[in-house]
Amino acid sequence: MPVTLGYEEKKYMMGDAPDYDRSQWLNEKFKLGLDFPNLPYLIDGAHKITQSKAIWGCIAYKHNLCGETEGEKIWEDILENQLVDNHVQLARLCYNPDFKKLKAEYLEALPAMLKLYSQFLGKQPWFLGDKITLGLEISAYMKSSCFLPRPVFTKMAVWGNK
Ligand SMILES: N[C@@H](CCC(=O)N[C@@H](CS)C(=O)NCC(=O)O)C(=O)O
Repeated sequence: MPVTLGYEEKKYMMGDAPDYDRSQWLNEKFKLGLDFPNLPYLIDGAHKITQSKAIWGCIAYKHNLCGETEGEKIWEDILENQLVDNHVQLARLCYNPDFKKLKAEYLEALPAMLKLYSQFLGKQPWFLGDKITLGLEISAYMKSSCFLPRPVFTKMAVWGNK
């Protein structure tokens, strides 16, 4: 399966505390021809895409990595939304000034949350059954020089800001 990572990455720098200046992005935000300007965005020829899930969907579609059967499409939908929920939970914790206090609670609940993914994967080799999906793209990205493991969040976060 051909997996290509040909893209140009555009990074916007945020200023330091206390102002967290976002002017680099804000100066361009409405000049890119995006219908719903936001970060991240992906411009792929005529397609100007925002919303992370739509971007994953576009990459998966282009590389023929989408769910095809009814069951695969349902799993794909559930998993995408589950991942977003879990990401939002982490972000809520990491941007919270009470991070230190809330961290213990989050860590306590984490194994049960991860167990659900583990149980799901225990039933089948890949998240969509026998079919490998976006994982291939992510794996290729992680092996490439473009891979940026940190920062996880912006400078405004208490954790994951570096
Ligand atoms: N639902 C959107 C959320 C996007 C979002 O909140 N982006 C933040 C960074 S994580 C941002 O700074 N957007 C730029 C803006 O609002 O101008 C997605 O999944 O892409």
